[in-house]
Amino acid sequence: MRRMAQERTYVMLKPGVIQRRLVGEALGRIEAKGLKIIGLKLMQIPRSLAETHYGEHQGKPFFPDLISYITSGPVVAFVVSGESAISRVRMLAGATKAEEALPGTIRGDMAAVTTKNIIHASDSVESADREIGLFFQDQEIIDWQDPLEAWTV
Ligand code: 3AN
Repeated sequence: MRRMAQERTYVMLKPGVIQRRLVGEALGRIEAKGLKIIGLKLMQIPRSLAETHYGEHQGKPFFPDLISYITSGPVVAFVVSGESAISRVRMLAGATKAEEALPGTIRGDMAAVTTKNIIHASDSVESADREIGLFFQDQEIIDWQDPLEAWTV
């Protein structure tokens, strides 16, 4: 059997998801796909960490709103692993712009405003490594033995 790339990705449900009681719905879609949660926590992000995480957007018009939103309440931060996990979670998340996110995707079904678009998911191996390192310590990640691997890999 050909094995494709096993990847880790950083995923974050933004504050509104908790307030709207949609954590289970969004997380459930990622689990249902067969991806494996290996890190998970509720976290109030300090402003400086938010600015580092979204550093590539510094100076853009939506940056202040993005930072104030992401620090307005706790987020659910998690690390997901699996085959092609980075692109698979991005596909489940849907397009960045609320008006372009297709029905059936997390954003398409649950986000009406782009700045408050529910979920963050790393977009490359490099950003996944960087973001996992920003939000998780090594001992917070548990790469458990998966008895269902035969069906998901
Ligand atoms: P993605 O989260 O899909 O990787 P990025 O990295 O381009 O997209 O944008 C990071 C976050 O910045 C988005 N999740 C969204 O909240 C916000 N954002 C991006 N582009 C815009 C925009 N044109 N208007 C408002 N907010 C935006």
